[in-house]
Amino acid sequence: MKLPLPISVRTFCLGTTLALAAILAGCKPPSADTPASADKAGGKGLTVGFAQVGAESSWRTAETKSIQDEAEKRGVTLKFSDAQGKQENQIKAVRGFIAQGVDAIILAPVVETGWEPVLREAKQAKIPVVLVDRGVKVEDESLFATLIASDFVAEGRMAAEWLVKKTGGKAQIIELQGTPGAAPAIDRKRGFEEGIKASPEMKIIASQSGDFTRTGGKQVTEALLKVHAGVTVVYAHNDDMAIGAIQALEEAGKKPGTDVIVVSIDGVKGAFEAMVAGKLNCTVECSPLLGALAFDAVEKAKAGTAMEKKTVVPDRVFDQSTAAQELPNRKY
Ligand code: GZL
Repeated sequence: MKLPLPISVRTFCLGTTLALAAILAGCKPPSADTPASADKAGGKGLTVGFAQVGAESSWRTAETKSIQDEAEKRGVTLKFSDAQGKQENQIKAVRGFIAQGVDAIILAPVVETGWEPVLREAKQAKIPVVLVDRGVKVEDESLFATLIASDFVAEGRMAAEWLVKKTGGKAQIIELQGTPGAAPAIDRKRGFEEGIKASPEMKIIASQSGDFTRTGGKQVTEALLKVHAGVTVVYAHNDDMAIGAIQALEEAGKKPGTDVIVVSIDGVKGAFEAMVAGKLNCTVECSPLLGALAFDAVEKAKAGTAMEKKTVVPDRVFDQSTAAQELPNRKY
């Protein structure tokens, strides 16, 4: 007669069988401490899609490097897409990330509108979207986890306030706008206009888009100088367009920084070099070093931690009086 095995022996056999089955099935035994979720919480093991605008400016390439470096530091697998400045390419990239089942998406939206459909698809797929550097106009703000960006209206206002002081409130201004429909272009224009409103002799005599590029800034300035020879100020929505405008001013026989005051936004290294050379007068910083903040937000979104809808990155104003001492400190 077969005696029933004591409980302890049966339990031992069952446990061993389970462990053996698990190992044979190629996975760790259920009891093994697999900190996969702990790793993922620290970013390690995450796969994140990054839909970048393009490489239109040195600011943009600095932002890309910041996010790529931070992904590497945190052990995140980053899938990168450069949209060449086209929204349809960014939308396609986001759809591709959704199809690949990434853990999260980082998006720098080239323009403010047209994002609802694809953001709804990401939400349905339970993939959080973190916006960096530019915002979107959507009815339902649950379509993105958070936005990490500068306050572009404040940047435009700071540029204007510096200019009012520099010119005593009298200027004939050519404005080089950023990409049409982009949040920084819309808001830097608005902030600048607010900043000069109380100075009726500060006049914007021409305003045109140079698309945030050096070439665009140069070409638009060349064309406008032919019509507005009396220009006394160039206000550029970013440093790359300002540097292009400086080239155009010199080719037209003018002395940028002296005959024509040049003010811009971003605070890239090239702007500090131009200020040290006396050709640019002022730049308002707009940090592209958003990698750490972006991945902190990704990890919070994955952990379901509540977040502010917007994190404003602080900006400072620099001019020729501080450029030389600040240049060695510049990180982008
Ligand atoms: C600002 C960013 C702008 C920069 C430009 O957050 O979107 O785009 O000011 C860049 O240099 O092209």
